[in-house]
Amino acid sequence: MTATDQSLQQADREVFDAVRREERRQSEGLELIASENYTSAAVLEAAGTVLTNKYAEGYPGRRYYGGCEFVDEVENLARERLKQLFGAEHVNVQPHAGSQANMAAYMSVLQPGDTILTMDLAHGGHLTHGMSLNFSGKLYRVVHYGVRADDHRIDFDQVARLAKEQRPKMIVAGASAYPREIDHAKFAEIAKEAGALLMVDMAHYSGLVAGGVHNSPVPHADFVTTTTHKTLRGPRSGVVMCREAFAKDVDKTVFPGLQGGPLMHIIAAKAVCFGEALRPSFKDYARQVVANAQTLAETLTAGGVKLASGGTDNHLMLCDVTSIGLTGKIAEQALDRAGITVNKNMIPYDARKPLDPSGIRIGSAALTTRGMRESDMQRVAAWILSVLKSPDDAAGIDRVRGEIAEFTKSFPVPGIDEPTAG
Ligand code: DSN
Repeated sequence: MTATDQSLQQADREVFDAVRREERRQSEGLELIASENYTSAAVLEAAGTVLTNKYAEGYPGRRYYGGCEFVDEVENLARERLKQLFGAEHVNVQPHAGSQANMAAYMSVLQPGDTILTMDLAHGGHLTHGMSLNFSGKLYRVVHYGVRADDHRIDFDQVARLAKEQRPKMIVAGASAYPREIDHAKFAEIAKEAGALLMVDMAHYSGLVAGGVHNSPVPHADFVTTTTHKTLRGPRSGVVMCREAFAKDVDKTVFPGLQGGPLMHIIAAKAVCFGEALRPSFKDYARQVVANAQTLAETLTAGGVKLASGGTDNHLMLCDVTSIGLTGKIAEQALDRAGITVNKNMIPYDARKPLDPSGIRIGSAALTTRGMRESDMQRVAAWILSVLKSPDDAAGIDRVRGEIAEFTKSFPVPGIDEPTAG
């Protein structure tokens, strides 16, 4: 056996063991990070194929390398399925991640110094929507809209006023920590009125759009971007969709503008993911994601936790843990010790700072993939409440951790047969 024939276990024990430990963490804990999910075994398998060996700069039928006939098949499958899934006029499946997808949409039509009107990060927006240290904040003049102080819903009066006053070249809708359904038609109306382009970054809720439980931005927007690994349940990556009029600009911007060789193994995994999302069962999944989030939200509220906007329409909720005397950092750490993974998060109009904000963000997409339903969410919420109400009770937290490890045995993670100790 040569060195290159060895299995991971034989060739690199340190990496192998770390991966095994991560498998165990993913199996034995409750994954509630709103931007994470578990891919299917088939998506995982596609991502681990020999397609990683292939250079394929260019697009199907127009590559800069020989031997691309099979990766062309794969990229064409991904493109056709994505078009069908969302009814898009044009798609590009090569962006390595959501950030590159957003960059591609911006750079197809914007010049440095152009104005973009986007959601404030502190109100639920995203780094690539103009945060000062991000490329988007450095390249463009950024104006933010936000949510209303009283009900934490997008302030469309403010969006319309800023669009009229600031004359942005592009309005960006979409968010990373907004628990409500977004009215894309309303954004389109405001953009049209202001003569602005509309881009929607539906990274968080694209699975809900694919499953038909949220309205689609595709008929309304000039550009729609998404990551593929959140509610859409695919590999860690991104895609950009646009109206036919921008197709050539988008393709040129992705390659050679931003990227070289596409990650063909990940494009294969995206093709599998889009195929899965086209099946009728994905509609059931999307409906269950929302039902589970709503049960979690109701049970946490009944337990005394205040939620931003008072609840959720989608896969996530923002819990103001100062309502039970904690901070986001303390809550995240205590839950982590119990095997419950969440992230600390700013809540709208937060008086605290990002590294120790007032909230935590909780999402239901990953647990729903494991087959959990509303009654399971009630148990999950009860464990969360028990930890949050006694974050210093080490014995109580250990007990919860043990109960969760036992409970999760009935909900296997796709692609992990039997976690072993590393
Ligand atoms: N960082 C991701 C999230 O957690 O929402 C968005 O890209």
